[in-house]
Formats: sequence, structure tokens, C-alpha cells
Amino acid sequence: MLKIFIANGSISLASLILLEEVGAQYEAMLIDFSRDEQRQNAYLEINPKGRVPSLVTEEGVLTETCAILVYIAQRFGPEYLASMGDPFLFGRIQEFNSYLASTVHVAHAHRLRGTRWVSDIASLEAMQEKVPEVMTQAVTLVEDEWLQGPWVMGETYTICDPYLFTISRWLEDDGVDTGKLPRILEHRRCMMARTATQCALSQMN
Ligand SMILES: N[C@@H](CCC(=O)N[C@@H](CS)C(=O)NCC(=O)O)C(=O)O
Repeated sequence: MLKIFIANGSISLASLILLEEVGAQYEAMLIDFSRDEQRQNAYLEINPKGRVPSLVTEEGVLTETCAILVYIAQRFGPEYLASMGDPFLFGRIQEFNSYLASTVHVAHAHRLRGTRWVSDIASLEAMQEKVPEVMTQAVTLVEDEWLQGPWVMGETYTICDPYLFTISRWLEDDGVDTGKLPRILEHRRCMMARTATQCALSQMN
């Protein structure tokens, strides 16, 4: 059976939601960040990066949300979750998810994980101060240019949706005025109405 390592409030929610969406059999393993469990040897043996999510499959461990979402979609289907048979649509889906991974998630990490990049207090504070502005720019692009509604790619729910939903739950704490993002708020509402989302959330804080 698949095993997924997750942590409260983390990006691992996206993969957990998708596992629920496809009805996969899995065991969820909660890593406690407050105890630094992600940096302990037992977990580093599974994922030397010390991050979540990690998905333990029969063939080996997969990390990185972008990769895990595609794996779950490809293994369990339905096909429209990632539209891999349509090179352009699959490219669009990967374009969106890569933007979330490489730009939006990283901008968010500057608030709580700034010590990855700098050590002195003044630099840390300067990075944190910039988070509301950078995150607002990043998600305004999603709001204006990407999110077609009701789902990111329009009428069809894809692997972009649990990913956007997970990041959109961080926005208020990141200092983003979500009142100016009606499409993202509506997307959040639609996601919350899904049983899979609720099942995933019930396993995390
Ligand atoms: N690019 C990775 C990022 C994973 C990541 O940074 N996860 C965070 C939680 S949102 C984490 O595990 N942080 C633990 C730490 O920094 O100690 C992905 O998308 O899966």
C-alpha cells in the first residue's frame, strides 16, 4: 500500500487531497514539524531533503509535489486529471504547477523559512517584510491570467486544483488581501465542497 508522509499546514495537503480524489488506498504518516521530525534520521532515510510530502510506492520513494501529483493521476486516473494524452494541455498543467512550486511556494517560504537563504536578523526581517507584496503579485497573476473557473483549467478538475487550494490557504497569513481575489476565494469554496478535500483536511490541522 502507498504511504504518504504529510505535515500540518504544509504543501503535502495537495497530494493527500488527490489520493482521496482518486480513491487510492494509502496510509498517512504525520510528521510533526514542532518536534523537527522532518530532520530526524528516521525520516531523512526516506527523504534526505527533510521535506514533505514523500510518497512511498512499491517501486521507491517519490518526492516533489509536481511529480507526486502526476504519478497519482497517471497511476489511478481518470485521464482528465492531467490530460497526459494531450501534449499542449499537459504542458499547460505542468506550466501552472511548476509556477506554484518554483515561484509561489518559494515566495511563501521566505516568511517562515528565511534561514534557508540568510542568517542575520536584519536580512531575515527584510525578506519577511517583502512576502505580502511578492505573494500578492504572484497570486494576482493566477487570479487574472490563469484561473478560468470553476477550476483552474475551466470546467475540468485537474491536478492544478488541489495544488492551488493548498497554497491559497496560506494567503491571509502571508499578508495577502484575499478580498481582492474573488476567483481564488470562489475556487477555495468549490474545493471545500468536495468530499475528498474534507477527508484530507480531517487528517491534518
Ligand atoms: N518543492 C517541494 C517543497 C516541499 C517543502 O518545502 N515542504 C515544506 C512544507 S510546505 C517542508 O517540508 N518544510 C520542512 C522544513 O523546511 O523543515 C514540494 O513541492 O514538494
